Amino acid sequence: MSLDPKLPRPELIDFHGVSMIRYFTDNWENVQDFQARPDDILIATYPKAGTTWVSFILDLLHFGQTERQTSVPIFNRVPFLEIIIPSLSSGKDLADNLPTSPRLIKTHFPVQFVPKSFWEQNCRIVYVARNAKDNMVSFFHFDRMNMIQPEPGDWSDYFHRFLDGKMVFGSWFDHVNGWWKKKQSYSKLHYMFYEDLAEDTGREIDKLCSFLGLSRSDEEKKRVMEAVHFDNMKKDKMANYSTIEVMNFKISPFMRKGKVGDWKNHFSVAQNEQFDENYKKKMTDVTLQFRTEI
Ligand code: PPS
Repeated sequence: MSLDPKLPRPELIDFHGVSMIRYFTDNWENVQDFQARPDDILIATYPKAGTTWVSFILDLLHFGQTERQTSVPIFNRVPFLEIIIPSLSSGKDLADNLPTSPRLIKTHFPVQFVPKSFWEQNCRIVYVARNAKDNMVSFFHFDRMNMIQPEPGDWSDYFHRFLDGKMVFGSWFDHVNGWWKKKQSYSKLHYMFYEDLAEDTGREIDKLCSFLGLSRSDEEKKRVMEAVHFDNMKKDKMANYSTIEVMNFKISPFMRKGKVGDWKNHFSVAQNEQFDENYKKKMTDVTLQFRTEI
């Protein structure tokens, strides 16, 4: 099965108060009825926060480097639960039919959209958050090259839309805060940061192992670190999304820069001031802190 590269760019819709596109809502009832198993692991993120990086880490920690990693693309090893695109298997069907145990499942849903069986089955959830400025820049370039995302417009338009939460999967602010609040009442949620992973991948892998109840040798962890290094993932056809026709890598590659602080190459001084002012008003929970440089 292959994707139709001529699919029209979708429009943003208001869906239960969150900006969405139909490719992530058309399968809503089936997705809400998803039957999670107690050992399923959900990887939840706002788009472009480091989903693929963490998915690959968990995949390797659980299953090691097998033939699966060299023959099955990451988006089939770790299905994107809510996606439904004409002529492709839905994320829900892929997740239902995953042969692995545990099953690793990706979602970009804000916390209130997560199917209830994940909570009922007390599944482990890894949430990855990335600072808003870099997240916005990464999302902008992704929307430029991905034909199943809405037209991004120019950078200045995009900047304002991001602040207004008019993005696919809604407001970054609501997303990171909603999941952060959930962590206070749901103990099987590991909330981690892209910047920490970039600063010390080994330390974050140790934290993940302890959360997942895995004991891995130093040698195994070293192999994981090597495989998930940005330069290696960028070259890895099974991890770099190069097999997806709707993404035009001539405009921008999926593995673009992989840096903390690239926002400095995009934000004007005035935009940065406006952003910081807006950020202070929205991020009132001081226990949730992001770093925009490391
Ligand atoms: S998606 O489409 O939401 O699943 O995208 P996601 O994987 O969350 O985010 C893509 C960004 O993560 C960067 N990335 C990495 N950075 C550092 N190291 C590794 N190994 C790595 N893998 C992916 C990727 O380059 C995108 O960020 P930008 O800033 O655009 O480069």
